[in-house]
Amino acid sequence: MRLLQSADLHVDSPMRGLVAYDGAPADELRLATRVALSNLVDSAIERAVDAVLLAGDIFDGDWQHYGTGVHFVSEMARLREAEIPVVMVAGNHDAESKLTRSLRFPDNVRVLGTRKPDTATYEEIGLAVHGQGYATPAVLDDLSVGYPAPITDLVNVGLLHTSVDGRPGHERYAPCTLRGLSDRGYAFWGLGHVHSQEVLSLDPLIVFPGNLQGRGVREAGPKGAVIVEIGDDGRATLEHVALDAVRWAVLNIDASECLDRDRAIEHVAAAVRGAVRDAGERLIAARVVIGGVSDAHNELAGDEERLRYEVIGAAADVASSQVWIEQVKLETQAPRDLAAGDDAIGELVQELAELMDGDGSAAELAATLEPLTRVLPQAVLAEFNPSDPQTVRELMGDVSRSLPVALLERTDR
Ligand SMILES: [Mn+2]
Repeated sequence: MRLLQSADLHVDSPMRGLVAYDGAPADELRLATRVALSNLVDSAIERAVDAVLLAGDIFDGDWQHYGTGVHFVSEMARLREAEIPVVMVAGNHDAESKLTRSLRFPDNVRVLGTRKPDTATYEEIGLAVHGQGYATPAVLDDLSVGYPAPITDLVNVGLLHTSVDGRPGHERYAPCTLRGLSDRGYAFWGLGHVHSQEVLSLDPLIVFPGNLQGRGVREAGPKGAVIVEIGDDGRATLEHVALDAVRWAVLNIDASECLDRDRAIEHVAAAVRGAVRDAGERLIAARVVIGGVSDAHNELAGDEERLRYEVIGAAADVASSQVWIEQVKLETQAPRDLAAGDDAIGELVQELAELMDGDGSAAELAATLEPLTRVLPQAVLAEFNPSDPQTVRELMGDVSRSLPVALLERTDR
């Protein structure tokens, strides 16, 4: 048996704040959640899944206009033509009490109830899907405790919109325990609410597929659904499928080795090439963050507008109109006056400076290294004589310049 599970589709969720950015591909971004839903339906048909399961937040909230519902209905009708049933539960965003507009869904769609756990059974497929949707947005009870025992001779699946035992950055709705879900005896739990992909358990399989389409730079990376195969032994295995229409990406550029702006822009171009390789055909919305302790800092920071357009230009050169640069953030730092710090590195720099100040220490070190001249080959000694105070002084100079920077890179001061 093959199932496709998705959650947090947030169809017609607005991408906020985009008006602030010139050149934003507004239409592609506005329609991204709809196109992602169409991608999901394409994938379900192509992979000939036995059922599609949606675990809440299918809609972003009350429909702003009926167009949201019409798009959903027409996509579900495509699944009906392919004889694929759909089972869904409501989440906090599309709780029953929130939706004032509604349309009749195609008859392959089964919306599970909100007052108590509900079950959709498909004898011909051998599938039972248990779930309870949200009647109101803030559900604080553990809904999973009321889910029924598995039905024998069927593959049992649970659908639930939940924070499980608490997930950072997510409202604690319908809290439940991993233990509670595992003990229910289902082959697979398809969860919703957490927008990043997470596999909580492999046996039984318990999964957050993450949201279907990222809606901003905080939801960067591949987004999509999971395809779950359940064997005759009841064991479930999964595969993530990327179905996002627009891929959000954060390109972190390390400029610490860059001596000037041109070199930094070359790094940006390489990062854009990597993002394009990962994203396939889809539009990329990228934030470029340039950081590191860099000799190029002053040049980069001196004209940030020019930097922004150089980045946009480099992205256009690499990938034409496939990449939209949402923002360029400059976080580089000038190489610091290292002696100014009162920590270990500052102390080391001051020590090294003191050593360099007098002639005595170089002569002393040269004398200590003198035995080396008896073992080093003549060819080496001709270039580098460790018993020569001047050579030692030069070496100390190199060390006092490079050692604090090398330590700094390791300690992140
Ligand atoms: Mn959500």
